[in-house]
Amino acid sequence: MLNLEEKAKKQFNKSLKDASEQEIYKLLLDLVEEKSAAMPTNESKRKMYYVSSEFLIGKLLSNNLLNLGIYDEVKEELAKHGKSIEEVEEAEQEPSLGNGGLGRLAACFLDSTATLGLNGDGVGLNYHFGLFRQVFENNQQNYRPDAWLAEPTWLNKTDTSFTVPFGKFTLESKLYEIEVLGYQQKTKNKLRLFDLESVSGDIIKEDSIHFDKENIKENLTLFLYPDDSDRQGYLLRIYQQYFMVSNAAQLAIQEAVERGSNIHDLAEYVIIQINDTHPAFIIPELIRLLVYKHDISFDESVEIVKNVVAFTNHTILAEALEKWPIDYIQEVAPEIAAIIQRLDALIKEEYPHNPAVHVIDGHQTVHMAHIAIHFGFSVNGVSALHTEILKETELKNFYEIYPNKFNNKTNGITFRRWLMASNPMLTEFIDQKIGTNWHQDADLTKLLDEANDEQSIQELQEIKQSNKVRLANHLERTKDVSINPNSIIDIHIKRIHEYKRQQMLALYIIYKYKAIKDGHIPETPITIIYGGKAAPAYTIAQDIIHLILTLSELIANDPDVSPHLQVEFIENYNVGEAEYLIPAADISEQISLASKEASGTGNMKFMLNGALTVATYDGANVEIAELVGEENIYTFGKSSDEIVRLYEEDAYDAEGLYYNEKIKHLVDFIISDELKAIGNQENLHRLHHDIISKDYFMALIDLEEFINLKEEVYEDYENQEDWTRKALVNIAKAGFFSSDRTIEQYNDDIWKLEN
Ligand code: 26V
Repeated sequence: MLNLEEKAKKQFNKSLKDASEQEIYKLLLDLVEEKSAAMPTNESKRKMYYVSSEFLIGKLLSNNLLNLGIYDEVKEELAKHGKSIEEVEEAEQEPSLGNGGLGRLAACFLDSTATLGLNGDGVGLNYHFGLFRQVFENNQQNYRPDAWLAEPTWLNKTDTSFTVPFGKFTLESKLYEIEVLGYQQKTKNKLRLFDLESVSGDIIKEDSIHFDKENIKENLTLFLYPDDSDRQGYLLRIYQQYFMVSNAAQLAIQEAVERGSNIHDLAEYVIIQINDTHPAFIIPELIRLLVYKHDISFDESVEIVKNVVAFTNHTILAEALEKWPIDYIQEVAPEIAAIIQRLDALIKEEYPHNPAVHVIDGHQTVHMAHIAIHFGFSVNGVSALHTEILKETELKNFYEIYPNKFNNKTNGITFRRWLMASNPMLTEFIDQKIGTNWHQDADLTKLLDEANDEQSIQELQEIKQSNKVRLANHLERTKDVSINPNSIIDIHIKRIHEYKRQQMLALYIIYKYKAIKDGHIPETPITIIYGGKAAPAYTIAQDIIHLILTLSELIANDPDVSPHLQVEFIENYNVGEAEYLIPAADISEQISLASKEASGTGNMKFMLNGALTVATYDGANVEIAELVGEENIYTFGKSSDEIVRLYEEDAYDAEGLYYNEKIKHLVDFIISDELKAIGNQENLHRLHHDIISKDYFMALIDLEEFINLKEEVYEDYENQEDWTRKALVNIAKAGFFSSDRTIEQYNDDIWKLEN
């Protein structure tokens, strides 16, 4: 008994049934604190620091209750008093401290690290505002500040503070912490978020995401990734990055000394995994601290740091590979700029005729990835294909120098959040069929025994149906959106980017709209759901959102089409929405241009929840296809090799493809009178022009194949027994994508922590 009724009486002087959702949330937060107080921590000599500018942790209440093993008990006690845990969950504000996959991966990794009992913390920044809150107005994306730091909070203030020396001033940091509770109370780790007391939301201009970018003391940790489309924005990002890593480095050194390090042996005590290049300044910062604070020679410091830092690459997109002009770094942190110049000199001396691997190029620009590769001991990609591309193409020059540094760690997802917490019905089904061992050791292959059991297939179908109803209710309640729970639910959720090809699916929607207008009525109605934010400065991504919203309106207002096809774009897609959407999906859209999606992790979540994937041979889709077999996935499109070759030879011809008679009328529909009557001419014309003249991410190259495949998929859906059998195989084979497996591999190959 948790005595929630008694606790409510004591704290609020009222009965549970009369307490508000917000009050119950507070009560449960205290309960988690009380229950987790006695959890052990791992005190091993060696400790891992996962330094990341993003941690997309999502809501914490249900996850913490689940990991403490009291979720069901709480749910039942609340129900006895007429309260629903799902409604209490809605009282929690979601911290949006990440953009997408990279930040969510960091959150899954924290869960797995604690669950495996490893000594490892996350380190990042305590942004006061997460990524903007997306609102749609006139079929356009708009921006509202996304405050999340409301009481009650999971965040605990500590007394820890460090001095960070910038060029023009020094700042004192303040450390906040969120506890990370391993499953079944294995160990308790921490997410450590640094902040500045002087930061103030007062400098935000009205209800917007604009603020005074020059006022560093007040804005440093105000926003995640402030817009970097101008010089001030660039500088602010460098300020943020340096602030983050200086604190992380000082923290790691301080704790190593407390555990007995004499600094010369730092690598025995500390391993720092950097999540993409955003924390790469930690390399010169560690060197600075060893040289100036610990009197170690520059050369020895470099050697020490080389054994401490490991780097994960998450993208090959040129625009995301960070490069900063050296004079910007000089302005923000001159000592760091000087160390980077010395590191560059070492590399130039060793590889004078290999400018591709220099740290500072001929334009005086610092390549962050190059610092991380030369002066870290491990470089990993995040799926088998991605790592191959790094070795063979993008980082070939480095692979030739350091073949042994390169390794692959295919991404994973935590099954605690993405199955147990978000899909309780499927969890119970699996528990009944194969027991509960998989909660710790994610092997679901025994489920394959159910493939020929009609009863099991029937049950699985009913679970999917119930999850569709649950989604429909949730959307009705929270977003005022109605969807048909008896339709095929087909979902494309992720950041909006041309390479992810939301626009290719939009062209399919146009195809389907026209087909229905011509009398080709689908047997089962179809609901296509999008979700995702576009970066504020990314014009074509805004245009893609606009096209989809305009199409959605056109279809909804057309009585010939709307009973058979619905298109919804979920506003402000985030982790909480994903937890409702993914369990309800029949179809998972993973249609990026081959070679461009480093891994994807949404693809794994859908598979685990029994959706069938429409996939290009990209990222971890390749590994999903290998595991489930071609008969249980719908693959299409040009191979990664072909796409890489097209880019190398500059041989892609968008215009040529556009003049294909099957394609032209679909693309031209973007600027049709029907759409222009609803949408904005400028957005529609710009997107149309971009697709026919440039189409840099090749939406047209796979379009015909995609359309044919989509038709086949919807047809296959009509045979529910076969369909559900395929879904079962997907669930059964998803074990490989548990982040526990990923973290075990990081630990075996890179971190080498004792548990
Ligand atoms: C770069 C930039 C540069 C401009 C400012 C905003 C910004 C934000 C993030 C990034 C890095 C993007 C890298 C990234 O998110 N990669 C994703 O990582 C996932 C986890 O490994 C992976 O599943 C996705 O395929 C990959 O796109």
